[in-house]
Amino acid sequence: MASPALSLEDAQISGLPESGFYVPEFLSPEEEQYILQEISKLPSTRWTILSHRRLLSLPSQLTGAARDTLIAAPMPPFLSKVVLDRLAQTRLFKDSPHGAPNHCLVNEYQPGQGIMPHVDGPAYYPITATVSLASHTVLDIYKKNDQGEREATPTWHILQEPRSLLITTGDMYKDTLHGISEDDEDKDLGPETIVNWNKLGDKTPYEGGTAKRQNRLSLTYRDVLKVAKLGGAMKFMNKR
Ligand SMILES: O=C(O)CCC(=O)C(=O)O
Repeated sequence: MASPALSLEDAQISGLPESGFYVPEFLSPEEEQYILQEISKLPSTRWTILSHRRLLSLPSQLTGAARDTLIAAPMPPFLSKVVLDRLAQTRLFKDSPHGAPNHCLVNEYQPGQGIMPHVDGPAYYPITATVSLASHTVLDIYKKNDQGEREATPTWHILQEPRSLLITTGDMYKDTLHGISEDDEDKDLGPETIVNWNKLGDKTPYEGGTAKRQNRLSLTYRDVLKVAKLGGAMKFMNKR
């Protein structure tokens, strides 16, 4: 049976700066398993091992002096088939330079691992679409102070369930930082602390207020602004 067209009408997270959208059950369990299996088939040498997580950059790492250029290549089918088709229904990327995401970062976190607060840089059109696989996590959102620096503590917390989609764009993309704490369990979960509590697909695992994290993979889809053909990129590299 064809799934109903995806609309973001009901997905906007109120209480956040414009605009954050949360869609539970964006993927079915079967689709989630398919993507996880395809990722597990990739050679371990494709992964970049960082001190607190590991990272895959697909179709390839950004290149150039400012690390802001993508060598033109199609996205692997297991990343494009379900997710990009469904994202296209939202029409969110319709004004982006390539009309769709052309790049995906796959982050893998074991329990106790996270990512430092950061902004998604200027290499991308300002929309990030994140699909969570295999575990929930809590994304901490920090405001900037008048000097443009990150505030010491996060103002908002977004709970991302496995198979969910989170979209950040607009002021949310420009004016906030996001990070994931290095915890193996999330505490104090509830409607007072989790800004998207009323959008969760199934609150049951979180209603007790705590939830242990499992191994989680996230897929962050973006449209890289600068795309070079391979020939042009070789010329560029030979000049360096
Ligand atoms: O794993 C996540 O949900 C966040 C990833 C992230 O912040 C990034 O790729 O910039």
